Amino acid sequence: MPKDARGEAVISSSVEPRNSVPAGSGESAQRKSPMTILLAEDSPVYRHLISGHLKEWGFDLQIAKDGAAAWELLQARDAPRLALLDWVLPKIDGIELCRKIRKAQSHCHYTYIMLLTGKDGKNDLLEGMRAGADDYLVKPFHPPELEARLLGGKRILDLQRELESARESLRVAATYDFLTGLLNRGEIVASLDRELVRAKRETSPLGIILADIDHFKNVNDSLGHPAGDAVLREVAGWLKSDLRVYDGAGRYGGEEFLLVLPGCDQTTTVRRAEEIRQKVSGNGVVTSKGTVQVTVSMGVTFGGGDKTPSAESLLNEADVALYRAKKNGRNRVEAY
Ligand code: GH3
Ligand code: MG
Ligand code: MG
Ligand code: MG
Repeated sequence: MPKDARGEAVISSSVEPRNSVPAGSGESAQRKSPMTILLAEDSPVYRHLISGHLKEWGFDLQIAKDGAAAWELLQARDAPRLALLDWVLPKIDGIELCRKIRKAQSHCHYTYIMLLTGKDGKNDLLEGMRAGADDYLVKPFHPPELEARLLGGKRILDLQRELESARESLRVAATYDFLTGLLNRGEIVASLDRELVRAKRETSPLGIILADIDHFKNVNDSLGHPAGDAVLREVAGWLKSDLRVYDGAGRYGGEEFLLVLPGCDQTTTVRRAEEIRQKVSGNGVVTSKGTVQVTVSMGVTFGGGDKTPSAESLLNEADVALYRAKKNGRNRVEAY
């Protein structure tokens, strides 16, 4: 262990504020934005020594003097994703920390853990890895070895971040309609299923509105498909703007939309449909080919409470009502 390092002066509390190091100071380990490392180390000498190296290599740092402080820092929303943990620590030791981190770990926020310790038995290594550590370095160590291991850890975290963002893009693509940003058909029908179950359980009503743009084919035919798309986006925006937080709105088909309105009985649902109808017919949509006036026809029905139809039969009812609205002249609301 080094004898000449004296780190106490810079460490004043057990949880220290984030210690920012200007980016670019460490050429080899960090090239772009600095990664933050949590260092949990109770020895002032090692704390000083290791933090000096980490800063030199361009990492940002958070420092904890004991396991409880480390655990607190790891609970933060933007907690470091790479943790350098001493094994023997006051309050919560490094092994217990590994277990706690893994137990609390969500699949989308992986913490890479490196144990740094004076313990060098083969069984210690195995125990550390079994507890959830990703890597293990025995003190005293050569600084280049620590830097090399950190580069490996950072690479794994970068890959994990890419996976997360790919998974998030897939989730968004599988949930929302690309053009309008409303829920896609599968999701709005799933939401109808869920809300119907809830409405039955709570014996509360559930209103649904099926809305279809009138003569939409004419918009495409006269102004072109891009202008048609602009109309779809605008109408979707109007539908969305009228929602309460627990309402659902989705694109049910090409120019058809489904609204799921928990707590709304027939009268309320018809009133809300009427408000939307007026909003659509009272506003023009500005497209690159000029302003278009569109209208919507709507079929309304409700379930929940004593009326307990399946989602499918409820959708059929709304469809029947919508068909009647079309037949009776369009730009109107009909209840089943
Ligand atoms: P109605 O009043 O009876 O509903 O008449 P309509 O013209 O609205 O109904 P129809 O079903 O004949 O036409 C719907 C049109 O919607 C046809 C289709 O090309 C168009 N459409 C469907 N999806 C999209 C889309 O994503 N973008 C655009 N621009 N048009 C779409
Ligand atoms: Mg220790
Ligand atoms: Mg249609
Ligand atoms: Mg239509």
